[in-house]
Amino acid sequence: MTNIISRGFRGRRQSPEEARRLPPGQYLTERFPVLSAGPTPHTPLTAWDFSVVAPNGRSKQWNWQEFQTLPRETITTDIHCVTRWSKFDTVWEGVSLDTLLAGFVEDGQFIMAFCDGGYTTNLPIADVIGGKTWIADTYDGQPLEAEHGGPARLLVPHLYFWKSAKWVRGLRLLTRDEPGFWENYGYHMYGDPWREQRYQGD
Ligand SMILES: Nc1nc2c(c(=O)[nH]1)N[C@H]1C(S)=C(S)[C@@H](COP(=O)(O)O)O[C@H]1N2
Ligand SMILES: [Mo]
Repeated sequence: MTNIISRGFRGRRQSPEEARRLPPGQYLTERFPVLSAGPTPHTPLTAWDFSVVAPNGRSKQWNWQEFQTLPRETITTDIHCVTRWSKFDTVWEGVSLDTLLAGFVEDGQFIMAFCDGGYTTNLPIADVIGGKTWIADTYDGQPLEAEHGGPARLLVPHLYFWKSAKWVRGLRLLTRDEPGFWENYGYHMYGDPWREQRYQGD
């Protein structure tokens, strides 16, 4: 069934390479769909900052200028949306969460990303450190467009893309896991595309 659907979308047979890189139940798209639960915020860079907040209230903050001086990485990665589209070889630039969470990793087991507009999403700390996740502020060599989360978004390519919070403004460390926005509406707490963890109970 899945195969017939994805062949319909692409109009050709899946290559072995594609079959290897495409998680179960996903189809490949060249487009970059926009999925937002509400209106696109437009926070000016002069009003933007990024915070890391420990459970005891200790915090660290960078304004846009300070954020731009942090070590940057270029990331080329596949992304997978729970609505079943996947996109290969997307190119981003951003700051590793290892850099942003330095000195805070021992303060919790989970994080809640928070955003302009009120969106939140939860992640285990173990998943966001170790060179796997970034706060990205460019896409395809250009400043990240507002509809895709600019000025900056979380990039968590190894989990479904709802974990990649757009318009992110900070990370709150948690001692216990708590559901974020979509997780409250029944999406999976973890969201591994390779195990098809779309909804609670998957
Ligand atoms: N702040 C915020 N971040 C968000 C969302 C949202 O509604 N608000 N949607 C999520 C979902 S469900 C997906 S699939 C991706 C979509 O990112 P895109 O619009 O750049 O494709 O953003 C995620 N991050
Ligand atoms: Mo999504």
